[in-house]
Amino acid sequence: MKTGKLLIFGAAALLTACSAAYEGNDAFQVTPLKDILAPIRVGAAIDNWTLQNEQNMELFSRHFNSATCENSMKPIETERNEGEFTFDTPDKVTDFVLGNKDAVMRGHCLIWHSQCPSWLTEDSTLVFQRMKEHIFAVMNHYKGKVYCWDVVNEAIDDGPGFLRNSQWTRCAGQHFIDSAFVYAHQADPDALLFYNDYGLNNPQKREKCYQLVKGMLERGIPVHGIGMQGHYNVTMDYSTVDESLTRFEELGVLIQFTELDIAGGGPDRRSMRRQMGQDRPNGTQGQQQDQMAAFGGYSGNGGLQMPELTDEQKMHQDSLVTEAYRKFFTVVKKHRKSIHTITFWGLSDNYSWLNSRSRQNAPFLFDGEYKAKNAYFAVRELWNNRK
Ligand code: 9MR
Repeated sequence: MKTGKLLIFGAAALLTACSAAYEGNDAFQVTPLKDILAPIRVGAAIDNWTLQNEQNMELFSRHFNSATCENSMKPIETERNEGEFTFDTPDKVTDFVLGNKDAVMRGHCLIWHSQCPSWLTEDSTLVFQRMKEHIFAVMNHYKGKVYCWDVVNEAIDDGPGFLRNSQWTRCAGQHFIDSAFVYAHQADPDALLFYNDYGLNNPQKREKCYQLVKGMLERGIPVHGIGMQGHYNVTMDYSTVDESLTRFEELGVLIQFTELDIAGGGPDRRSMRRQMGQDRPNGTQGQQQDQMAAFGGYSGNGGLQMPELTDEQKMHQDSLVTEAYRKFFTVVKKHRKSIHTITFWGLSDNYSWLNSRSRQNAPFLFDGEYKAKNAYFAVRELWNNRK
């Protein structure tokens, strides 16, 4: 009996020692990201594509404890035609996520100029009623399951204006944001309500977001958090993220990174185009897209097919992405007390909106073969040494 117990104890101790000593990079064996970064929650954008692949589901369950539907909760998906609702995919995703005992679900998004059905904003006498009915229907459907919502997405202007000139401002006026938050709070008083945008590290956009949320708070509008999307890249200056966090902390609202990925590090797109003899003159759409990429809003290369990266190019990209993650998480570490959740806009490099036949990024901590990348180990090391 005594020997038996000893043996069991010995085996358990050996197992613990083995798991602690795991030195490989198998994503299914390395320390879960959510354990490393706790109490910050770690999220991922997932969707139907995730549920079609066991490894994706396993990767999610091991490393993440928050999820966002990448597309299927957006208005064009849930209510393409007025009054006709489709919740099949987001219901499946939500069931899967909540089947993980420690995971929560974010809602994305209720009001946005993109992926927005035209009926919502075609009549200025009906726009507020329609907005309200859409918000009520979607939030009621997910009440008790989705704990927070990106109520308004990307409403701030990238240029000199305050709000983006969109179908929402044109049809409903400047106050559509306040109304959306008021309706959302009426629909589900327990839900946490976020304003979500990209490029909030940009000083001008940061200040507009600060003023927007400050004004809402002063007017008693129920806004509880700022979502910094975090579509970053390898060349940007991460001290701008630090400065935005410091500024937003003054507001006392929750702060989440809602769509983190780090683009770039591959061959330069302009020189690539030149090499391929397909450059476009200044002032065309290409230049606009390059400007948007600087904001982190767009990383395409205009649809040109790029050749497969060489091993050397991949290693170069990997080292730049690792370094960028190190810089980003150094900032996160400094502000860790005020960061609620960090959601990656995908799970692993085998699927990202940044990747297609014409653009090759490696934006995450796990690669396409479910291996933890150097960036994962850089974050882990940084976090283990945080004291
Ligand atoms: O990742 C999403 C991609 O699959 C869609 O085609 C695209 C449509 O606009 O939206 C992407 O997600 C966006 C998110 O909803 C809001 N912020 C920017 C994200 C990347 O474009």
